[in-house]
Amino acid sequence: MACSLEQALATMVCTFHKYSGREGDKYKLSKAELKELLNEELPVFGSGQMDEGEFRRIVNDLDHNKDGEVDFQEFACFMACIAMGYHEFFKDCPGKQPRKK
Ligand SMILES: [Ca+2]
Repeated sequence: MACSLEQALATMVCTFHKYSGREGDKYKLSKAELKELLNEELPVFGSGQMDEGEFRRIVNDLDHNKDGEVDFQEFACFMACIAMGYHEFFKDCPGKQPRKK
């Protein structure tokens, strides 16, 4: 049985592959794939929470090498930024930390 941090990393990689493999380059997220991933897996960044302009800004920020797609390295930086946000949010409030199921 993998420990929870291993599972979290595997989930991150598998989730990326699940969406990146849908069209075009197998290991890069197109804008459409990224939008689906956010809507399905990270709804706090999904269409329900932001308009098209905000989505374009996110893509632009994530796409460091400006090839119009988000590769795993760019995606991993995004995950790290979100993790840092969670760290700031939870660090002084142990009671707010998500509970294990
Ligand atoms: Ca890119």
